[in-house]
Amino acid sequence: MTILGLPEEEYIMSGNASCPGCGAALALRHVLKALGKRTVLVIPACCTSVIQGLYPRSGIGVPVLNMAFEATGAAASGVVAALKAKGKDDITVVGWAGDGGTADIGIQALSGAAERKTDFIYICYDNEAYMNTGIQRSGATPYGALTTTTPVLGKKEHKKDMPMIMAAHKIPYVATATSGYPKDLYEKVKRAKELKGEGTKYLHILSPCPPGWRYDSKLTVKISKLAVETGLWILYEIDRGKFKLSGPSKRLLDPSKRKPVEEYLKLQGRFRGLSDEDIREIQRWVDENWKNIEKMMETE
Ligand SMILES: Cc1ncc(C[n+]2csc(CCOP(=O)(O)OP(=O)(O)O)c2C)c(N)n1
Ligand code: SF4
Ligand SMILES: [Mg+2]
Repeated sequence: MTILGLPEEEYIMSGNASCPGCGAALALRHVLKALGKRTVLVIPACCTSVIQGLYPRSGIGVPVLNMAFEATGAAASGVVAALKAKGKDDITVVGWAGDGGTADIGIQALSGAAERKTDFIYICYDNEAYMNTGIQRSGATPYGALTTTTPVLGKKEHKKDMPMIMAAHKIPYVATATSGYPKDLYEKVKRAKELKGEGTKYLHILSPCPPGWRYDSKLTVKISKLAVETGLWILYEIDRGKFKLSGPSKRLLDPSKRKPVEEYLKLQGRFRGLSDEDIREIQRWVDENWKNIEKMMETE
């Protein structure tokens, strides 16, 4: 399929309340194209509940259940059970939550839902901080990033590896994606939808955020692609236990094909305080992640 083959239906309405260049809104647009209209979204407190707009209007063209920050996995479990009780088996239930709502406060409800084999798709759109409340650090904020709670030196810990935490739940599908590769994202959502009946499917989408990452809004796709090209964000899927690197990341197993991390970092104001030593630490972390990927490929 080419990008021109994407469905023309739009479920993210024009005039929604996202910032210009919002990577999360861009990702949700393609996610909903893949899912179609027989979809129910469960959305906790996060930027998307703002993007959605104010009740009684909605900028999202499918039903949405707005939920408390920590409860996406639990609420989605309830929706799945209710639809089952009503004998409606053609509706896809999707939890759509931010990185704070996933890697931090919502991890317990998500883990419980996955352990119960709840038949839904959980998608974390990862803008790497609590953006809705003013750019506070989350467990998914990367090393060195300035946020309002890591204001001078930047965050001193690396990003939590949520996709691998979910893979450890032995669920049927785990995939990573990013807003700048819509075809890859679209195909992964389609695959997750196909696995209906098999339990919890998890997608993690790196979603650049112009105000939070401090860059010009026209650079969203470029930054999203640079995250992949530098090897900082690795695109893969684990489909029924089988690990597979995705197209744009495949050739990066060869370290010489990866761009230096500076190319990604230098475009973003949130990294302006980095020392040379910090940049070396980020490069070391990237190289170590790739060594782990190599090991996974060997044991396939
Ligand atoms: C229990 C609870 N604590 C704090 C909040 C305030 N709050 C609402 S949204 C949010 C941040 C959400 O961050 P994330 O999940 O990363 O989504 P983003 O805003 O970045 O899209 C916080 C702290 C809340 N609604 N409920
Ligand atoms: S703050 Fe970031 S994630 Fe939130 S709407 Fe704006 S661009 Fe999107
Ligand atoms: Mg966030």
